Amino acid sequence: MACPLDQAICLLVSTFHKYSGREGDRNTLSKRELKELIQKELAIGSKLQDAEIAKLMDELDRNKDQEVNFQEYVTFLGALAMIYSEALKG
Ligand SMILES: [Ca+2]
Ligand SMILES: [Ca+2]
Repeated sequence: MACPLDQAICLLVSTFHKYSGREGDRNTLSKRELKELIQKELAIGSKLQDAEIAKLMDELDRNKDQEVNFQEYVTFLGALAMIYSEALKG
């Protein structure tokens, strides 16, 4: 597979499922699953306090069902991509 963007997208999808299947609904991230994903898969994870992660979770959970579904996760990635893009502009 020599298509880097395809690979990146596959990674985004597989990372979601790697954590979403750990407890409760297999297709959504609980607060604990999201926290683990952020802490283990993102550079910012180690810098965020518990309260900040809780606040982020609250913002991501648009439909207020206490879980982050795939659509909400994609919104989160989109926001991260914007932050990275700003950083690259310098
Ligand atoms: Ca789950
Ligand atoms: Ca939700």
